[in-house]
Amino acid sequence: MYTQGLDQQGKPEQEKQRRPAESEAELRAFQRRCDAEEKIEAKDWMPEAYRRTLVRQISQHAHSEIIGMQPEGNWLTRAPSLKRKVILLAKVQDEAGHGLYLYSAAETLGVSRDKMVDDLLSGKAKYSSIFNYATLTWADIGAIGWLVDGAAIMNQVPLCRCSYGPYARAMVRVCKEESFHQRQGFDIMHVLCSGSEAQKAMAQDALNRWWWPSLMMFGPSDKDSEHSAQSMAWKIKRFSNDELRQKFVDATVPQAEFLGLRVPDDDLHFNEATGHYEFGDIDWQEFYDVLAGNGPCNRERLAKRQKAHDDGAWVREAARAYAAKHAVQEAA
Ligand code: BYC
Repeated sequence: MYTQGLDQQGKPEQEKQRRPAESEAELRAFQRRCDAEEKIEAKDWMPEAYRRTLVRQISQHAHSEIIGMQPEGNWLTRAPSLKRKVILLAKVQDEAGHGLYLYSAAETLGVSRDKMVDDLLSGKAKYSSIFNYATLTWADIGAIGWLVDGAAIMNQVPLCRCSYGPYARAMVRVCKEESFHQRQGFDIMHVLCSGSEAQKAMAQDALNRWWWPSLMMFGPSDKDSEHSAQSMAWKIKRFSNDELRQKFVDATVPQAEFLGLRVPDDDLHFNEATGHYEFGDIDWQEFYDVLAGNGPCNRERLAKRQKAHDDGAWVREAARAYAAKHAVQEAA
């Protein structure tokens, strides 16, 4: 599809990163392209730091989609009806597709899939903090769709305008599917909230547990976000972490009210003057603990991913053997 990654296939990682020094003139010309809203394509010249930032963000995004299949996949066998099972299955398959799509977008920047997967499995690369929380009840599946996919859409719609063409184009399709995911989650919550007292209590409990981790998905507050300023200058990010978090709160609180649920924040209130909801302090210690690998499910998630990778070894081996056979036939 894109050729920068293909041009560099087979080269060791260090070699791919060795490039001539970047001149001030090149850097200025690149910034002018970003400022003019031109799309940067895989074979265009780009600063090494821009390439590395994108590899980091896109690969982490891909890892999040792949690890994100686990908490929901957990409920495939326990969905309350055939219809819910089919919908959830389609959603989880979508996440797999997003992951593979995003790995391909990252590969256009010259990084190999193997390297990205190694970095995930070794714990070097991050994935979204949100997927280190457990799905204890069926309502958690509703809360994930409603809140987690809702937060994802808020973050990802602006990424459709990201300066890097392959990532921006990938996000268009991803966002369409995320929008369906958000609606199915809200629908689960709506059905539960219109049901028995026990069902409504289950929905409230899920909101209580998923609300704060969903706000953390947007990343550290702007004053602590190390990458935001540069990513915004390069037009990779269009809004800061805090701006997106605020948009999410403003959009989601009225939805909770519609459901008849209480957002678990005593400080939450609407400020008539600003037109925004003000919310309480986020427990950043919890966020950093999860990032450091000490969330409720970090170890379980990585162990399961490692097992899936090991179980798939024969598929990779067969694909390599097929490719080798094909290459011999082509040569002949
Ligand atoms: N979790 O300087 P900052 C989904 C890291 S999947 C973990 O603000 P940046 C879905 C950050 O990486 C949702 N780590 O960074 C799937 C950085 O560490 P490194 C995933 C986080 O990149 C299945 C450090 O903290 N979405 O939707 O400017 C089912 C400093 O942060 C988190 C994406 O990946 C976090 N929450 O901004 C359902 C979207 N937040 O790399 C749904 C694309 C921050 O220096 N990514 N960190 O070691 C982004 O938009 C940006 O990368 C972020 C962070 C807003 C996440």
